[in-house]
Amino acid sequence: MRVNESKFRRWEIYSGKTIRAPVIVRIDGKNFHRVTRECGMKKPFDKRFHRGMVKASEKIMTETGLNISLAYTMSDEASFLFLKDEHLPFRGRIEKILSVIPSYASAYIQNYLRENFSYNGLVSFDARIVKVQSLLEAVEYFSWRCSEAFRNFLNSYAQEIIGRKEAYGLKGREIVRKLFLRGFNIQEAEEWQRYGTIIYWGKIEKEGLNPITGEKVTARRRRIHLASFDIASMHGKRRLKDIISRCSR
Ligand SMILES: Nc1nc2c(ncn2[C@@H]2O[C@H](COP(=O)(O)OP(=O)(O)O)[C@@H](O)[C@H]2O)c(=O)[nH]1
Ligand SMILES: [Mg+2]
Repeated sequence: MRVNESKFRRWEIYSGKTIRAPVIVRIDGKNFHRVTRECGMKKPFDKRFHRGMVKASEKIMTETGLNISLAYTMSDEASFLFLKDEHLPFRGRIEKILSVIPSYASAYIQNYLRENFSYNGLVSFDARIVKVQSLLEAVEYFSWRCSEAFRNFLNSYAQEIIGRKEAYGLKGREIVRKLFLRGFNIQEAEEWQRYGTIIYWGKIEKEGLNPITGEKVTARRRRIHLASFDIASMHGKRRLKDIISRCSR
């Protein structure tokens, strides 16, 4: 029996593949062009959908036992940052990490779309590993996703307001100008639409009384915070670096 069992274990040829921190896992909704259409979501941005993606990321950080420092979501994707080796689940086994995280996301979004959009189809997310070597590279990565979010923001409003034909091939600056001439000032659009949302652990201080001595004490608790800002800007990169450094303390 033992011999056979080890033979079968050997057939699991990828089970030994592991990853070290810092590492980011990005998930992306499969075929969400169709899913969002069938849900009848608002175009180009549906706040309820974004709220669902934020909530899913938050749940994955708070209710699954996974030790994620920070997440970032825009459109139908989310990225999760594991800062330290001791934060990695399953001793860093790639197969496990890449199956469990998108499963949680699919389960959450499945329920969410059913409750909020009466959607009865099946949804799924894929997942990939993004290996970064340092905190700085992690910031660079999120800055890249954020500039993708902004590009997507401009292009989707261009298609809606300027029209597919006229917007074709236009540069970012030209889109901004044409949108402005048509009465849409992009500065007035909500920040989550332009930059996506960061979900991170922050500390809050709570005043309380020591039950034994009756003395006033301040207790520090962890709580999830949300933020939307331009990560690709100089100031944004610095702010994100600050947030991540504080998460890791
Ligand atoms: N109507 C609407 N659609 C969205 C929203 N966010 C994402 N989507 C859709 O989801 C797609 C996600 O892009 P991508 O992952 O490349 O496409 P997929 O392969 O179909 O999942 C976008 O192209 C949009 O069609 C939203 O807020 N509203
Ligand atoms: Mg997708």
